[in-house]
Amino acid sequence: APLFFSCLGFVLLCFTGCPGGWTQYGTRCFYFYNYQTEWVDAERNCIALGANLASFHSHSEYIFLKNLVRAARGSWDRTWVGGYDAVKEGVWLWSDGSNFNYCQWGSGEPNNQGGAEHCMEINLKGSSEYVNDEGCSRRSFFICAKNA
Ligand SMILES: [Ca+2]
Repeated sequence: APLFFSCLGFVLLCFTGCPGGWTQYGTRCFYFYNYQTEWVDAERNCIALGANLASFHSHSEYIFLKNLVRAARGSWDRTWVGGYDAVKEGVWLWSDGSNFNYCQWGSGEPNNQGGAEHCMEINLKGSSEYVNDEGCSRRSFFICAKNA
């Protein structure tokens, strides 16, 4: 809707809302990108939107991301988020530069299978809460995030 009409009802939305197609959660806007590509191209696609691959910092943010995939796809498809340990094995960073202060890995993860899993995905096991390190060249859906 035109900005003018959006503003009639709730002026604050003009200043704190997200772009069309993005969903606000907390202070950030999130976008499920309905396209499967490798992690680095996912990040580049997010950057082109003024965003980065999504980070999460609490269980509730993680569940929000899972629900965003479910809402868009009808299932919990495997999806890239912004965690990576490609610089140094076992040292995880978020591509948005935020503090890596929360992660609830799946049982036995991150296992760096084959010595070649340096990118973080969610939904390896569908609806189960299971965060996995995966080979970065896998083609998966992805979620972008930026500040509202
Ligand atoms: Ca793994």
